[in-house]
Formats: sequence, C-alpha cells, structure tokens
Amino acid sequence: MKIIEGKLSLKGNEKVAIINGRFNHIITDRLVEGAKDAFIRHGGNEANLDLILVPGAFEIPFALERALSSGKYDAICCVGAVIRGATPHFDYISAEATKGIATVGLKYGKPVANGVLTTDSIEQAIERAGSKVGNKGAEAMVTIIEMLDLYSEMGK
Ligand code: INI
Repeated sequence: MKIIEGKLSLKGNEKVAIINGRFNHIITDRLVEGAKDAFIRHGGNEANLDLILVPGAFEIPFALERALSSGKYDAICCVGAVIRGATPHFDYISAEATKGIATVGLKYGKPVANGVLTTDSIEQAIERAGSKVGNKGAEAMVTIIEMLDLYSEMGK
C-alpha cells in the first residue's frame, strides 16, 4: 500500500502569510509568535513570511480571499481569538470565521489553517496561546507545513 503523507519540513522557498484578527491582541500576538516560530523552525525563510492584520476574526475570511486571489502565497495560517465572555457576538463571529476560512480555502485549493481560538473564557484562551495547552498558532502553522508537502506529494 502506498501511503501519501506530508512531511513536516519546508524547502525554504514557500511564501506564507499569517492573517491575524487583532481583537484580543494580548492573546493573538502570542499565536502569531507561535506560528512564526514554527515556520522558521521547520525550515521556512522569514523573508517569505508576511503578517496581515485585520480588526477581528470576522474580517479574516475577507483578507484571506484577497490574499489568495493575489496569487502571492502558497499557504495561509489564520489566527484569532473569539472569547465568549459576555458577548452575544460570540456565536456569530466564531461561526462566520470558521465557515469563511473553510469556504475560501476550498475555493483556491491552497493550504489554509484555522488557528482561531473559540473559548469560553480568557483563561482558556491564555492556556492555548503558549501555556498549559500549547500554542494553537504554532499548531496551525505545522498543519500548513504538512499540507504543503502533502499537496506536493499528491501532485496537481
Ligand atoms: N472579534 C474577535 O476576533 N474576537 C472577539 O471575541 C470579538 N468579540 O467578542 O466581539 C470580536 N469582535 C469583532 C469582530 O470580529 C469584527 O471585527 C466586528 O464585528 C466588525 O466587523
């Protein structure tokens, strides 16, 4: 049986963007750091990494659409933090961000990862932004790296 699977290494020529929803930036800045660190540790060239900032998670799919339609990027890592707290916005924003990221990713056929945290509390967000439960920005970037290699293994 032939197993087709992506490896966790970059060649160094991949152009990747991180799209960060700045809302709750105390958390999302940590996710960006994790994603950037994972990119470099796996062989990425920092000169080939862009950071695109948008106001909040709701805007991520719009910037994603524009970034992918530009043809400048091989893959995009999305990060953000939607924290339930007291806001009734939570369900709408987290649903739109998730749906939008998947829809745009499918449209362009390029690796796109969803590193948008959706948590009940700020404490849970902190745990996922570089403490107890790891760094979801780094995990999203590692997903991109595996999918880039998988797509190349699978051919056009
Ligand atoms: N955006 C977030 O990324 N996280 C949140 O927790 C959040 N809350 O709680 O409201 C949030 N709101 C802003 C939203 O993403 C848009 O920027 C805004 O609605 C304008 O379109």
